[in-house]
Amino acid sequence: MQERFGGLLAPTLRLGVTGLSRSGKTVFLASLVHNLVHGGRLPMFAPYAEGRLASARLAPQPDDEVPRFPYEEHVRSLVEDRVWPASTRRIAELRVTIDYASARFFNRRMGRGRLHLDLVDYPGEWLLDLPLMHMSFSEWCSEALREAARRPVDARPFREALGVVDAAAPAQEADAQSLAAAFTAYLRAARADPNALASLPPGRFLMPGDLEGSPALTFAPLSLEGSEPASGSLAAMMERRYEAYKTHVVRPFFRDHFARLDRQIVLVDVLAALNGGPAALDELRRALRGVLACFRTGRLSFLGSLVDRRIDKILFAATKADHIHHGDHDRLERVLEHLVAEARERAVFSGTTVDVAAMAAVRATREASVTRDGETWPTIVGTPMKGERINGRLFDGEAEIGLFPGDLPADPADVFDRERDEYGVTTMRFRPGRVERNNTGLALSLPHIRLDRVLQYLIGDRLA
Ligand SMILES: Nc1nc2c(ncn2[C@@H]2O[C@H](COP(=O)(O)OP(=O)(O)OP(=O)(O)O)[C@@H](O)[C@H]2O)c(=O)[nH]1
Ligand SMILES: [Mg+2]
Repeated sequence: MQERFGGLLAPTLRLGVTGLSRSGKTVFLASLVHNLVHGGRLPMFAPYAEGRLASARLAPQPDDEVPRFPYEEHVRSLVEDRVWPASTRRIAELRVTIDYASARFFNRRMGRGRLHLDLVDYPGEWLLDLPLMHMSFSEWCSEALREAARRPVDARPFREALGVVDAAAPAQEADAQSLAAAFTAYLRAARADPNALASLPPGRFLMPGDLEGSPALTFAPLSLEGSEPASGSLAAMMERRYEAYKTHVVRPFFRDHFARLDRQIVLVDVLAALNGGPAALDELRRALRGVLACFRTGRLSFLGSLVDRRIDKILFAATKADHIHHGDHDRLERVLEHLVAEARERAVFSGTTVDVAAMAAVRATREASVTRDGETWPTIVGTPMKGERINGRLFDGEAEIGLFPGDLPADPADVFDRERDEYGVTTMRFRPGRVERNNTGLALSLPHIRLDRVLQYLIGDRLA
């Protein structure tokens, strides 16, 4: 009888949560699942608001070879310990099965439906590998060396290591190893730079897992000066390894994950980039452009008719909106619109529906107004994380503060203008907010901003 409602045949929706490292993917997934399963406050999520959501529960995932998303562990740290989950180191998957009553048949007590929602989490570092799929070794070399010259981090040891090898000389394993080591040290320094938004590819150099020490991870960009690598040369060896990296790391990630997605939410930490100023915004725009070009949207995807799945909806979300007052959320959305304008246009052109939202998956602050000298300031109140500093004050992770985060400009173009760097937002890391409990002491669901609107956009129509 059960199977009548779907069971094995129930439709699945594979939702991709895309975002650079630290953009908030893991927190978003944990909160989405927690709010669905625990019945959070979701007034804009129609199936829930209309009382049609019969149940949402964790179910065995479809892929046996992929680790399970450690949902319970993440929720425990967010709710009980009020600490954010650690940065993700490997891919993980989770399935939520939703039973609902169809709106159309609601009054006739029929039309029950079931939807399997498949969710995947992965380290943001891997995302920047996707553009490599369309880059030859020599294109990647020029790009990587240009980037090394542009970055404020010290790329000198790597450039010195490059200076003592000859790309055209016969290949020596020792040269490959010393170059790869110097290149990896540079990538590590680039990631550690607090002003850097996006890490640099290849993503597995910093997170090698079981590929550690393999030839596919022992290469580096060379200055080729336009010449084709001669057979037997160091350059030819590096090229082969670069191609092996694409074959064994990048393409499987794309094929097993990205090529199977039905919908995408792209999380963007716009506020962190705003903090970094126009140069950081520019870097973010370039990183997103490269990644978004790899999505297969609508009907005109670059793989043509070879693959059956297409992304029919994309939502761009500015995350961590709880860092600013809600009065500024519209402006935050407009900055994000500006950042992704090109990608949006392309997606819409190929028949994909696109929207933009400001949201917070887990709300860490509340709002208050402070009146000083007759003027009222919209402030946010929260517990800064241990070790955070503002105006010379060091926080212990317990004390609360009220902060006036500053205002975003009315014209989003202002934030991209290097000449007009006068707006200022102050962001700091707050601990996750305290979760309310009901009168039996049970924790209610994680507080959020607009998660319900996001859910309605992403899955509402599939539960209609
Ligand atoms: N205030 C606030 N902070 C958030 C929110 N979501 C994420 N953060 C912060 O952003 C950090 C990164 O979030 P994660 O979910 O771990 O980011 P990720 O995209 O999974 O990062 P990687 O696993 O490194 O790719 C967290 O440690 C929090 O400090 C949010 O909704 N509100
Ligand atoms: Mg993560």
